[in-house]
Amino acid sequence: MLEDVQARDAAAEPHHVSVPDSPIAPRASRRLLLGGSLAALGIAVGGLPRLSAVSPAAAQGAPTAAPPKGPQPFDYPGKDKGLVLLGDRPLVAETPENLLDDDTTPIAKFFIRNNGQIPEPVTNAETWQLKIEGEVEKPLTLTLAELKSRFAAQTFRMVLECGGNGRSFYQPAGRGNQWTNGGAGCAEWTGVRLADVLKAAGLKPSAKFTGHFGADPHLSGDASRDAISRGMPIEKALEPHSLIVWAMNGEPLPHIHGGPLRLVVPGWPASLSSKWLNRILVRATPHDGQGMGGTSYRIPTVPIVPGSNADGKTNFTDMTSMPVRSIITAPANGTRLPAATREIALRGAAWAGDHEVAKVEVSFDAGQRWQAMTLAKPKNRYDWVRWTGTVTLPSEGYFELWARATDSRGVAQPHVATNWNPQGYGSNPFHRTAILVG
Ligand SMILES: Nc1nc2c(c(=O)[nH]1)N[C@H]1C(S)=C(S)[C@@H](COP(=O)(O)O)O[C@H]1N2
Ligand SMILES: [Mo]
Repeated sequence: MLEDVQARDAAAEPHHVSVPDSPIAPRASRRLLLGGSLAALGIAVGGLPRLSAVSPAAAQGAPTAAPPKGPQPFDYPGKDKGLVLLGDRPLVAETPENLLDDDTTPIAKFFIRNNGQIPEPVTNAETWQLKIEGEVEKPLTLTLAELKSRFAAQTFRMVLECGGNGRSFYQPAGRGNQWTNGGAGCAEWTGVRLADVLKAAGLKPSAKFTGHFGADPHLSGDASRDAISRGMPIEKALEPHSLIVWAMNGEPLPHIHGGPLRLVVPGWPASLSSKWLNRILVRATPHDGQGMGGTSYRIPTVPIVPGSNADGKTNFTDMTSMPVRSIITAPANGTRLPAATREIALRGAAWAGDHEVAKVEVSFDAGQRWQAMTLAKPKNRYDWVRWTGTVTLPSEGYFELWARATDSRGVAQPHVATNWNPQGYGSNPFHRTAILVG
């Protein structure tokens, strides 16, 4: 018997909770809105930002990336208004954990991340062209129609996760969009194997890396610059789950998600999953496009002092697998339950980059005791694991539910974001959700 006061209060008081002493961005303000249900009941709301925001940086009012003033309902065609705008130029929005409660993330709830401008939509998707060039025997230009007719279609449900997901949990703040846990979603992707297309072009022995290009203009409008152009070792490109995709959840790939054509390279930072894909350059040496080198999508191999001014040239490496992460998708943060409630039914998701999720545990006493949750079987490799379970609370009152997952190598989420790096990649502390019983 879960009574979700958040929904009720949100309807009654949409986006009007003012936060006197907090310059935090809409994401955080929205967190406060979740707490608004408690505030409305006379509960000291001062504590809630700190407890529910789980983000030390946000809680302390640290500057976030270009914060627009005041709470802003997210308004984009086809998208859920509950998404949280992290930036409008380029357009970036994350999905609050409680909106990731579906087994397959609906398109309406899927996060949005752009680095440049959104290109003009095309009128005829089937004539969209993809070039395969570089270290190949036979450079190819394939239309979407040819991709569909020449290669075997595959569908997998796979997590797409921004390399910066969890960034807001770093202290001091990492540079970039202040994601909580919502820079991720899990959709059914349909397309062809990148490996099949590369093989059709004939990889030369010198083919060691890829470089990816999309049609989106650079934010500056400068036609000589790419919005983003990342690449990966050929081994990752040849994995059977690395796809060139034209459909999402059975629908033509939506424009905002890179339609007509994108890459989906699961397990690794989603920046490799180029949207509006029109060219793949096969290379003998690592790709040097926009978003490669320096501290971009790179993490220290030797831990550095938080806040250091590292340039990424020494003791840094390109991010490969994303770290293990779990989220509680129900109950939502800020949920208030009747005083007699003791059994709390929990739902959530967990994923672990290239690895598998071995275990998800929940604590309601700040990590003194942990309880194992029940894991559903993923559909295929790179699918997330949906999990369920029940905790029995000892009394009424205020509780924080903490979730932590452990991957197949025995590596668990840390209590706090670790391995600090200038651009804040790979932050995966426990997910914490506040509830009030009574
Ligand atoms: N062409 C292009 N592809 C791109 C990007 C971009 O800005 N341009 N952003 C990347 C990043 S950083 C992420 S996290 C994902 C986001 O995909 P989504 O907007 O479909 O959720 O797309 C990736 N592919
Ligand atoms: Mo990203």
